[in-house]
Amino acid sequence: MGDKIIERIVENVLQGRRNKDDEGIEEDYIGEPGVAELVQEALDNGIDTNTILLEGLSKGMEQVGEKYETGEYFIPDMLTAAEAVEAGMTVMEPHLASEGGSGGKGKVIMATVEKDLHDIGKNLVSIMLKGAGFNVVDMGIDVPAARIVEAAEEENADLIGLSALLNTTMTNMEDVVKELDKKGLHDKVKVIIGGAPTSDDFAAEIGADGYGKDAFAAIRIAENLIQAGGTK
Ligand code: B12
Repeated sequence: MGDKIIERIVENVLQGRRNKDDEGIEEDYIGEPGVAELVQEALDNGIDTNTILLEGLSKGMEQVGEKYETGEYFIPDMLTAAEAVEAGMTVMEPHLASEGGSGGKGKVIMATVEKDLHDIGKNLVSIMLKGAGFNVVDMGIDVPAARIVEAAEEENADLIGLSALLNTTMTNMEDVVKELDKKGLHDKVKVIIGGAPTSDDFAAEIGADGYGKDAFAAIRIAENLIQAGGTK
């Protein structure tokens, strides 16, 4: 039963269907539940939020990426799929936020770096961190390094989480680290990075404090870094 709902979430992400009123990319799905309704159905059936996020929404988006790479999907298809994932995440968010409690584990500033518009992975990491008990301030996409560091200072943040999906924008992550170093804040505010083109080696190269390959890794690294830093 559970597996079937998850499979249908993946299928409907691929079809770019937010809800029952949307047509699919391939055929006329009108009237069939879309991603929002299916995520609600999964929650009602007691399927855990991590499974819905990773096996459903995230996996669907990965398959969209593969189809784009093979030339089967084009940019508008990626966009409609992204909107369908977004619709699912909106249904998930209150459940995740309530699971983690007060946000007392620490404050995290999340942003997609300058000139990069990809936000699905960042949004996923943000809501998973919230669900795990962090207080997350999400600054959105295309955020310049100086603004990210300003926000970290103003919010008295423990961590900055940066996302980049393009080879051409991952280098903007280094500007954030440099800005923190320049302001003498790097001892207090640690930087974690993620997104497809990044890696452990890249994190080390730019002086970031951690790299996470997915949202679970993000939680683990955030917890470790905050523990290692002790209380402020
Ligand atoms: C959807 C998508 C888009 C959508 C984005 C919509 C949106 N709201 O995000 C749109 C259509 C706008 C888009 C545009 C473009 N895209 Co695009 N896009 C994708 C696609 C298909 C999926 C990305 C995605 O959402 N994945 C699903 C999420 C869940 O995964 P994720 O982002 O990797 O996040 C996970 C981890 O990386 C990690 N993570 C992410 N962030 C963080 C942060 C921290 C702190 C941590 C710890 C972990 C972490 O955890 C997440 C959850 O597990 C990828 C293909 C791919 N294989 O990635 C191409 C891809 C990234 N795009 C690509 C390109 C080239 C473009 C365009 C330049 C296309 C064009 N010619 O216009 C533009 C650039 C726009 C810009 N300036 O940013 C290339 C990038 C190549 C490269 N390496 O540079 C890719 C790889 C496709 C390809 N193979 O060619 N894109």
